[in-house]
Amino acid sequence: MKIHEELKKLATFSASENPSVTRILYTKEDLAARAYFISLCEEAGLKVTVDAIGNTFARWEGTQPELPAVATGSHIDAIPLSGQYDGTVGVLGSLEAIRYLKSINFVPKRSIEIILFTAEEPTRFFIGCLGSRMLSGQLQREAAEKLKDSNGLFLNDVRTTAGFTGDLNSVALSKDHYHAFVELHIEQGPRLEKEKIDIGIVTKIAAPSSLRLKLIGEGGHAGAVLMPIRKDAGVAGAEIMQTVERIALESKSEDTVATTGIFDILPRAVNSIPKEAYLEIDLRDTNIETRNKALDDLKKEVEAICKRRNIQYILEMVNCDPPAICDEELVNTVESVANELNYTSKKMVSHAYHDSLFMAQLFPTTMIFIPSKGGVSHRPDEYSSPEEIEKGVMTLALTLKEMVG
Ligand code: HGY
Ligand code: MN
Ligand code: MN
Repeated sequence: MKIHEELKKLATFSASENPSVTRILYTKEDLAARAYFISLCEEAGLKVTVDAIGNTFARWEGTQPELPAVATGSHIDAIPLSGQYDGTVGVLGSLEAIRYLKSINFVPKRSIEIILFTAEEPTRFFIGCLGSRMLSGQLQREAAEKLKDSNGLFLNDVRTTAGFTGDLNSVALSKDHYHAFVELHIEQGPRLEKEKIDIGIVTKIAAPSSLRLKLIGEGGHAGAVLMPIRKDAGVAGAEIMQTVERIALESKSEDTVATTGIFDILPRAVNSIPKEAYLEIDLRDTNIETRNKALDDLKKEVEAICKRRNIQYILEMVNCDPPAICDEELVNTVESVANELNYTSKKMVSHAYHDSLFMAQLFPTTMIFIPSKGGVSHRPDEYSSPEEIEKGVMTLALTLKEMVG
């Protein structure tokens, strides 16, 4: 299979040194990687189209093109200093699956469409699944046009400069646009490797949420301002960061996870009391009730900590999404395909979110997982072996074959 070389080549389109990958939305590395993928699709005889936000569609026309197609795919954007397999296995794996089906002279009735989703990662505009949110209609044009990056650039300016024009209202799909959606992805967790299982079949995708918190104190001279009168935004942020961890640990659900992934203080001088702090918090759970309870507890604690420390704060809820329940019939199809191929498989929950989270709001959806070495992901040492990748591709190929008749 050519996928192994193609994954390596794709990893070279990065703003950081190999083996790490950094590929942020609409940067030159992102655009070069997109162009590379499109060239591979055109080489394979697929028809490529791109929408106003940059979602890219590569279509293998079936004998009954009027029928809703079956879609597959994933993302190629990568958070800073991450790995070579998150998302890319699903994008290049979809292409490999189609090449395999063509090689056995299979002719699909329904068309098959690979989707390269724009910006599954939240890095550029602070919100994950930007492309699939818009495809599902969960994010409308008005809200999308308000998105700004950390340099204060608006989404519209950045996307049009990158060559993605057109009206954002044209992105949303109707419920009958696709017959179904299946995404191949690395597990990004330890379970498949630990239990020596080849294929994970996703039955549910956890409910993600993220918040941005700005803390405003008074700052001042590190020597001259005595402790009792300080309004130190940095220490308030540190207390909140610990509270984030405690709330997740104390939750009744073992699937409640919470992370303060960004914590900046200003003015960043050793002899200056932090005047401002800026936190980005990621809080998820497979169970929406315990996720929402954790969010409520966090909001109350932020209020109490800031009151006690005389700190002003601005709390912004960036996203607060429901979990996705995958389609049972599709899950069973993947399971029977894995059995046919003599692969071991297990039904499981995805703790990471994916574009499937939003595709499931419109279409019957499931995901095919392959093992992650050491359960590691979002790190340069993220790894899945060629054998594991090929089992994922074969499972996807025969699942697609089953679905498009
Ligand atoms: O954060 C996630 O779950 C995904 O990898 N963006
Ligand atoms: Mn990721
Ligand atoms: Mn991913």
